[in-house]
Amino acid sequence: MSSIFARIIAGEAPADIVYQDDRVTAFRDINPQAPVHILIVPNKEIPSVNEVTEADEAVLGHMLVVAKQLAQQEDIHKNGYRLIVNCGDHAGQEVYHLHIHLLGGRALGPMLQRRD
Ligand code: DGP
Repeated sequence: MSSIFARIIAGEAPADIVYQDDRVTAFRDINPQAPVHILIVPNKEIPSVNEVTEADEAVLGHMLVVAKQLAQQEDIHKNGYRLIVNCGDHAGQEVYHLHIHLLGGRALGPMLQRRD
């Protein structure tokens, strides 16, 4: 069954799309964790990093190039930003369609929540 992201990519579900080409789609997260929170998604349905193959190398690299371009477009490139890819249960992955979170617009704090 297709994920919600596949339906967004196909134009069948609404989203605030900020970039799209033949390989990737980027749209604003429905539940933003920072002033800028964009999801960069391959148009091809790859569930998670666990399913990535060498055939995906070009699209995965392209996702980083798009992340850089969007950081510039959103004017967060000078102060800095964070890219996150969650994989599986322990990382809290909710949507099993691989995506990069682009987060910025404020100081983001430590990378991981402290446990003590
Ligand atoms: P992750 O935990 O890495 O799988 O993150 C999934 C993100 O996707 C989460 O931050 C919320 C976002 N999200 C879930 N459903 C939708 C949706 O329908 N539209 C948009 N724009 N974002 C969504």
